[in-house]
Amino acid sequence: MEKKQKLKKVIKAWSKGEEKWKFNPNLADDDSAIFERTTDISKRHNRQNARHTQKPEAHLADLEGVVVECKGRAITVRTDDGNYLCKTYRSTISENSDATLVVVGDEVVIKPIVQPTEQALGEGLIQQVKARRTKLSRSRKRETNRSGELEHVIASNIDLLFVVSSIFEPLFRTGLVDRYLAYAEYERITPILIINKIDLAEPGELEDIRRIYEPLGYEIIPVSARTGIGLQELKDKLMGKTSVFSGHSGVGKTTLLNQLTGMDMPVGEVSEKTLKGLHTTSFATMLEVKNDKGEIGYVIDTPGIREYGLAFIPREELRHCFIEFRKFAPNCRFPSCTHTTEPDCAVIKALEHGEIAPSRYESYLAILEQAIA
Ligand SMILES: Nc1nc2c(ncn2[C@@H]2O[C@H](COP(=O)(O)OP(=O)(O)OP(=O)(O)O)[C@@H](O)[C@H]2O)c(=O)[nH]1
Ligand SMILES: [Mg+2]
Ligand SMILES: [Zn+2]
Repeated sequence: MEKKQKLKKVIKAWSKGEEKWKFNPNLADDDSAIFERTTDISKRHNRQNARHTQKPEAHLADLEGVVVECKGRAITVRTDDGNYLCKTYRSTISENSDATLVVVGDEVVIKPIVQPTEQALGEGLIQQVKARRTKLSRSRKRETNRSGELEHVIASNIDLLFVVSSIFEPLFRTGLVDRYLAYAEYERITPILIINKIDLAEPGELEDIRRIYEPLGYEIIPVSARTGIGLQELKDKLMGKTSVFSGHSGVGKTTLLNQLTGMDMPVGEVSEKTLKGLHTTSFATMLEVKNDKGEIGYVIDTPGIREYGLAFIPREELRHCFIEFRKFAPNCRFPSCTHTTEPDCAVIKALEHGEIAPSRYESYLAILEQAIA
């Protein structure tokens, strides 16, 4: 087809709003449609809300709540009065210095416009986003991000970071797991490794993983969403806390959460060709998990990620994010040793003596290479 004709067709389809031209999560490595700088949002909202936003009714008092879903610009907030579908607007105030305005887990104050009923969500405006106690972030590629922000927050106010992997389909990747663990050390949140799909494990595979991570003090929970192995132990860990499930696409985050909550959220197929997941979950959502005793835990399901960038962690800090280095680093000749090319490096010596796992050291080098400062 002629190039011009093709373009015409695309524009026509677009203006009709055909499904195929809408946001396609499989193409987006970067699930950040709403995550823009406050200033950008304010600019646009100044234009748009001047026309469209209903005036809040004066008699409805402000409410405190927690963001449980961010779907494009539609933000669902859970309050004691029920759930409200909210938007940010020109007067939204954030207590956070990073550029990501609202994420799942954020504690917010909303101005209700319409109260919820049994059939429908309420409606409201987000007045204030409170300071985040903790967050799960990743760095963003400058080319694919309009606002130019370097750090993109995925979820906030979490007590536990569950790094979800599978033993097969897709294969366990030490590089990705080590990135999460380094981040957890940097952010000072407790990480727990979930190894899913152990129904597919070959003898010895799980032991190989345990041998790397358990001596470092990291907890591993082997599970199978398919057979139910390990799910009770996992559920016990979730009670009384807010957790996030993060990991590669297709490892089974949503399948696990369906099992734990009894819900029926869409789960993906693993491509036979690449044995990789196909990015089924496209928005973060916070879910409630209950146990037999009536206790509750909250878990945030997140979209699978392809690459976990940590470029915002300064090189100087990264050295301390691999916990096994801490024991040896004081014996390096230079206090500022980066454990790469310096003479008399105790970390490299430990690596040579088999006291540090080669895969961990490789992960360190890979992250160090991408660090910006
Ligand atoms: N054999 C086996 N397959 C599983 C298990 N858990 C999940 N799967 C399958 O793995 C595939 C992907 O599962 P999802 O739950 O969509 O994976 P996800 O991590 O949520 O993926 P994204 O939403 O793309 O990040 C589905 O076909 C599941 O049936 C398991 O324990 N064993
Ligand atoms: Mg999913
Ligand atoms: Zn050193």
